[in-house]
Formats: sequence, structure tokens, C-alpha cells
Amino acid sequence: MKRQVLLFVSLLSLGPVFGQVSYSIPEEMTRGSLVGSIAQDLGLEIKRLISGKAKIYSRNSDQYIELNRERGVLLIKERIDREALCTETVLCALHFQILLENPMEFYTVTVQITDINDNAPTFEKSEMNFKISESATAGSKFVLERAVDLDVGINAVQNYDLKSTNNFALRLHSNPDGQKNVEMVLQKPLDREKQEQISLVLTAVDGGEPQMSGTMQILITVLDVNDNAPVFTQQTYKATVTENSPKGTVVATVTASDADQGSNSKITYSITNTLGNVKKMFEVNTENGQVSLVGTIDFEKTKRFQINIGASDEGGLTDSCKLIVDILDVNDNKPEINIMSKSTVISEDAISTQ
Ligand SMILES: [Ca+2]
Ligand SMILES: [Ca+2]
Ligand SMILES: [Ca+2]
Ligand SMILES: [Ca+2]
Repeated sequence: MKRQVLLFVSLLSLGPVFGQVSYSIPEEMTRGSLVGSIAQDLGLEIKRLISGKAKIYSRNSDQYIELNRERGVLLIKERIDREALCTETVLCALHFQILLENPMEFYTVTVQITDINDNAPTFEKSEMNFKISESATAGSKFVLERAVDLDVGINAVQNYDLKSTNNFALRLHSNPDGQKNVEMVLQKPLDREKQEQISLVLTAVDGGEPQMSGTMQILITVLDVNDNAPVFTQQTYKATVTENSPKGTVVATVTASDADQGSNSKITYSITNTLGNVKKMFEVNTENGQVSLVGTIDFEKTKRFQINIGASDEGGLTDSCKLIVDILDVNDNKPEINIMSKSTVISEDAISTQ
């Protein structure tokens, strides 16, 4: 390698360049494809190429291009991948010399390698996950990954698309380096109670012909906030209980539900009456809303109770309901006397109507 470099330098010092020519070819041409009619373009005859033992002199281009002296043409020797040869540079070219002996002459040749659209935009990750609170406000921004396309110019990434969403809009802004920053912006607040998981697809497209694209999944988990109060299934419940029922008798069950999640929906029930003896007679199970007797009920003293019950979630949001309990008489006051008195009444009525 070192010897070759030295030879190249000494050649340059030997004398003037006799001519130069440049070609432009697309990358990925197959082996044997024509690069250019070099003899014709340099004004050399085929026999001069042969007698001068014309050959390519190059530090690195001879693996890709060969000279066919008999035809006076340059041909593809090995498939050229522009992306491997030049990475991100838009201008990609091979430089070499055609060297002839007797007398010594040399010509410089430049072969521009133009890009073809043979790479799709790709995302490094196949999906991105976000956890976003349902209290996030419109205008909140979330940075998305950019796609990479190994091609250049119009064949590189040109645009993005986000589908399908009512809540988010895609926003692109160009950087000084020409790359686009990709963001999604919340347009409409999220509601975990309506949709807890949102799945979007981000698509990147290049501007090549035919157009190529790459996609990435965006998975959004909507985090709960306590934005729903408990709600009782009824505003008023009704129940009956016979007097003298034993302590512990379940009178009724009240139920409230809460659309939120976790502790934001954990309900605690309580009796909220402040006046009267309701709290001495009844209790509510704080967890399941079962209302049961804790006192002894006497129909002769009270025929109806109104129990006020509250439901509260752990965020402090509440609802309330009423439970009306009617006490049923069990005729515990000497039924025989009652019957006697009734029959007395009937007989009195009978007399009075006659
Ligand atoms: Ca390419
Ligand atoms: Ca491309
Ligand atoms: Ca709640
Ligand atoms: Ca919620």
C-alpha cells in the first residue's frame, strides 16, 4: 500500500495530465454494466490502449471498475453500494487514473455515483411506550423517535404521519442539521374512563420513486386521576324490618360505584345522620354498604327511620343517599285483647248503624 502511494506521487510528478473525463452512474449497477466509452471520450484509439498496456491506476477504485482495452470501455467490476462507499455524503465519486506506457501518459477519470432509493426509512425501536395522565393539558408535547434512511437527498426521510388519533397531532420542526424533530402534541384531553390504552402508528416516508416507508407503534397508557365521584345506584332505597329483629339483621345494602381506578375508586360508606337515634339503631359496613341492626326496634316507639348514608372515595369525593326503613308490627302486645277490642268495635259499629 505504501509503495502504491509513493508510485502515485511519483507519477504525478512525471508530467502533465493528458486529459480527463467524468461519468455519472447510479449505484447498484450489475457486474459488466457499461460505465463509459473511455477510448472514445479520451480520443484514444483501441490499438493505442492495447500497445500502451492501458490500465487503471487507483488507490481504491480498481475493485469497482475495470478497463476493457479491446472494447475501449469502462465496466462495472463489482456492485457499488453508495451507502457503503460514501455514507451520508450527497456527492459520492470514484477517482482514478488511466495509465499508458510507451510513451507514458495518464488521464484522470471521475465516476460520480448517484443515489437510488434502495433503503426504507427505519425506526430503531419497533415501539415507544408513554404513560400520560388523563389530567395532561392540551398542548403537552411528547418527543418521538426519528426515522433513519441511509439514502440521501429526496431518497431520505421526507415526512411523517401519525394515525389514528383524535387526541394527538403530529408536529415537525426542522433542525439546523436538516433533520426533522418529531413530536406529538396533545390536542384534546385524555379520559382514562373512556380509553385507557391508545395505540398509534407513526409512519416515516421518503421521497423516492417508488416511495418507501417505515412504521413504529406508539402505545399510550392513560394514567388515572380522581375525576369521578362515587355515585349511588339509587338516591332513595326502601326496606322493611320487623320489630324485635335480632341485632345483626341485615336491613338493606346500598351500593355506590366510582368510575376511577384503584384508590380513586375505593369507596367507604358511613351513616351521616347527626340527629335522633339512627346511629344507635343501625350501622353500615364501611366496605360493602350492608346496613344492619345494632339496636332494638320497637314499632310502638318508631314506625319509620330515615338513614342518611354517604359514600366517599379515597380522594375525598362523595355522594349521598337515603335509606327509608319501615318497621313492621309483629303484634307483640297481647293479641287476644286486640281481637277482643276489635270485635267490640265491630259490635258497636253494628249497633250504631242500625
Ligand atoms: Ca441508496
Ligand atoms: Ca430511502
Ligand atoms: Ca373517584
Ligand atoms: Ca379518572
